[in-house]
Amino acid sequence: DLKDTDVERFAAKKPRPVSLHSCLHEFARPAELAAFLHDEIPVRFAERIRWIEQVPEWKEIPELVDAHLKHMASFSYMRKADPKEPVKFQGSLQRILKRQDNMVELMSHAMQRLRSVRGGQDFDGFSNKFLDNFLLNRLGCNLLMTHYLAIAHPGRHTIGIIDPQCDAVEVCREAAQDVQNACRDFLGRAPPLEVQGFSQGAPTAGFAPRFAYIPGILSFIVRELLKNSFRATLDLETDLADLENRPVQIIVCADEDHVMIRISDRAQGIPIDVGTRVWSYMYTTSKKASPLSGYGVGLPLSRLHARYLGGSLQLVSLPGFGTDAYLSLPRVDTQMVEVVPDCDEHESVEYSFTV
Ligand code: W6P
Repeated sequence: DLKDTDVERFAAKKPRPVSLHSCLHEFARPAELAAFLHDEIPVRFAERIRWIEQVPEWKEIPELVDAHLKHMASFSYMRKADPKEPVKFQGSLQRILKRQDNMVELMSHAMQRLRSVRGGQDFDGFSNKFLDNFLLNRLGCNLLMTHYLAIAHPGRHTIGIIDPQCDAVEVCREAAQDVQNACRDFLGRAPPLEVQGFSQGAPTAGFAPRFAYIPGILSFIVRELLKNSFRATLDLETDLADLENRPVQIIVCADEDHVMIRISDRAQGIPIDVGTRVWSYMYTTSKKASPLSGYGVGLPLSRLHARYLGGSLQLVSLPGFGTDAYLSLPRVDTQMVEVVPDCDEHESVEYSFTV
């Protein structure tokens, strides 16, 4: 069995973020990616293990104990895996990924319990930073492992999970179709929706910007934003004629360096008392989970997906009118580098557990 010192040894190493460019070239070759993952995944898991251990008296929080156990198991699993045996290595990655399945839910429940039993000053500030770091680390690991599994089964034009010619308008259209269908199934109707592409140098609409990207990331973000816009629009309980005056609009545009996507709704904006809590993992507008709401972490998680390769996500609320979401993504694969949180001392040590 592996000793704690092994985790410590790996926690002391710096994570090595990779670029989308290298995932399309050196790390599109299974042997090279396997060797990298065998070294790198334990470093990133050790970081998460240390962050859990830095929460004062973490052993009293059952969800943290559970998460710690799962990460220790995955850490030693990866250490024992043989990157030179592709089929076995794939199996190991599948098991590690499976163990991460409910990790977002588990960790947000951990923070909810921590808040309810300990409280303390600025708890939400602490827990949001903790979850941003923890879940961004997880996102990078999961995507790299999924990329490895995907390069073993080449698609028609994708390389692993990357589409070198990703059509952002097409991804938005597909996401919109699915969310509209879910909305109609679940709430009986959906707001009208329009998707338009523009590109610098092309004076009219209908020009689709293409770029090398992970379509799954873009699709995830657009779906989450649309779910929010649709839900807010239908929550107004307008009649059908009025609904026609509240279209949701998606604009996709690009220059050489960026792809920008604006999603606009006419749902009267974000209520003033909600404010920046839209970015909180601890806050949700829906009482129970549904296909259109999940469990309330969609927006902070979407922002992490945007940030992962150097992009950003912002919301602008126009009071009484509607909400604009701005998603900005870098367009050049050499400029798209993973953001991997690397803090030696997690700020949880400074967090005061006053009751
Ligand atoms: C709203 C609230 C919201 C959050 C995120 C994205 C869009 C919207 N629209 O009314």
